Amino acid sequence: MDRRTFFKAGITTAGAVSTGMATQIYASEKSGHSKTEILPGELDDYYGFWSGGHSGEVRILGIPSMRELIRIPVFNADAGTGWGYTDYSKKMMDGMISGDTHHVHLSYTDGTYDGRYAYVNDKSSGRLARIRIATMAVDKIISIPNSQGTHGIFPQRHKTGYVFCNAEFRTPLALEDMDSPEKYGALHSAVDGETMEVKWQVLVNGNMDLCATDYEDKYSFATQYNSEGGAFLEEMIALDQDFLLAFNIAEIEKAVKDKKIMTIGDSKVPVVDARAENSPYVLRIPIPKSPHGVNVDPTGRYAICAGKLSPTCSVVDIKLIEKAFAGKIKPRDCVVAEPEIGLGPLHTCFDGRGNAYTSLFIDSNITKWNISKAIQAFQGKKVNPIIDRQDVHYQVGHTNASMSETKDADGQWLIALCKLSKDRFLNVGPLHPENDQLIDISGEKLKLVHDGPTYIEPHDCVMVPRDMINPMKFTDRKGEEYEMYDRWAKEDKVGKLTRKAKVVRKSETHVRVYMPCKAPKYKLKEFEVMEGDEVQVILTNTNKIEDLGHGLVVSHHDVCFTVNPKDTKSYTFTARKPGIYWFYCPQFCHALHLEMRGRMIVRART
Ligand code: CUK
Ligand code: CUA
Repeated sequence: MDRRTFFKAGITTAGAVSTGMATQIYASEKSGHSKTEILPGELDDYYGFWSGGHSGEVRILGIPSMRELIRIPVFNADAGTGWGYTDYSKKMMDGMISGDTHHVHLSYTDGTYDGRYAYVNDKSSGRLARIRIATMAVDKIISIPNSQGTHGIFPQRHKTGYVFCNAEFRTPLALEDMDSPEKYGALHSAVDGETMEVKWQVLVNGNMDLCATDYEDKYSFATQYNSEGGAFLEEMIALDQDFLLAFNIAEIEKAVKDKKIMTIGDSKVPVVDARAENSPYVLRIPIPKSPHGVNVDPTGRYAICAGKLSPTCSVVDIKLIEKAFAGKIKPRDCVVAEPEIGLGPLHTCFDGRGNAYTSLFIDSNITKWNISKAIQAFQGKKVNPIIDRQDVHYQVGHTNASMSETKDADGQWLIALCKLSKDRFLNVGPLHPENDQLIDISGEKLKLVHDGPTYIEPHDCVMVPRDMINPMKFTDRKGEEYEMYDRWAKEDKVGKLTRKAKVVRKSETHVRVYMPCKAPKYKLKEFEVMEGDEVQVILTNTNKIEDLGHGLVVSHHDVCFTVNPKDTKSYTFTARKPGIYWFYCPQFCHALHLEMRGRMIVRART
């Protein structure tokens, strides 16, 4: 039964309800109105995975409507779902409930998305999170050792292999080096995308910014600014040259295997030192001043670095890297084009037709250019690689196109994630929304079709055809979280969590309350605890109806969370002064939703 039918059944007299089959219409199947307009009842063609910057979250948008469908709390506390407050999420977050997500990338198989996981970084506390797409919820958060400013991340593209993470900030390797910034270093980390263990790290001198991988799993990349090793802004931009780092994965793995490694601080993760001038582990390809983004084109041949402080993009031929490692050519010879694109190039995406689209922060536009023409021009031919420019509003950071980071780039939609919106929306005070603009790139010219206000601050996004993303209607209760509930249930002899209500006193000051619920009732009408008790409520929603969530609020106890149908969550709080406290369901679930409540009785300790 769907939720609507259930609601009707709950509030109308028998026989009066019609249960018509829902008809789903997709945007691409319709005609007669604009390509971006999604009429009521219609569905979008793409899922968009948006990072949320210092909101700490990830958001799911529908493309081309740009409607925000849901928010996935990751490195933030969310009062709606209870993420960051429930026992399991709290444990994962280890006391840090703020974060700064920049880059969301999905797991790959054979160069395209496999719909299993999304990975996202936390720049603020050096963490990596994994979202399980089946449940659209975080299933793992890890800390990257000895890393500050974990920024660029990118998964390998053949299968769920490593997810590489760049530490942007250089840090001292030992306490005695705190006052010697010239001795600081930064780590490029390889995290196993299945187990989420940090397998190895590579130590380099300068800052690392964005990350990318090739399509053959030979290399991972990092743009490097501040190769000067400065600690202050003026020092960081002193030189006119910086680097693209290409990490040689096979050589690094060999060093790890042969134990040519070091460790740093308390961490046991093997670290390969690649600071030497001609390291076999990393190739330093010289490119102009303070680069930012690096993106590999859908053919897998070229890594394109955006100049940031240089008006150029550097096109690196990945095929030549092997020769450069072997010393047959100079590292700089891997650069096969360096077209002048405009002021402040930050990121580049692709349409699968040989064209690149680069965001220009200072110029506030997206510039379309042709990669082969840029290579010809670099060889001295008189061709202009620039095809078109589209103004955006304003100061664009990332840009990405539908499936651009896969071999299946489809050249349909492009997003410009603008940092400033200024006058584009109604004035809402000093804090403006960002402006995520949708651009149609299916033709020769770029066509701006939509302004989308977003809350601070998406940095990056990917757009994935809807048939690649298949979330479940109910959780399958898999993973560590559910093993924990099963352990408790066994320990407390409540059988299946979903069946029995029970109050178990675990110790003098710890009470577990097993609370199954089903619209419009909690299985416990009331429960009793003592003042000062640590109360752990294990709430199971036993409804088997899609979208029929419940939750629990305990008045005056800072308890609020939701539980999806067939799911369980637990929440721990301290019982306050003696009295009666109503608990209730915060999610509108039934015509008798307001009556879905009961009393927590807190007795005085004698
Ligand atoms: S970064 Cu934000 S605009 Cu963190 Cu990918 Cu370039
Ligand atoms: Cu359950 Cu409202």
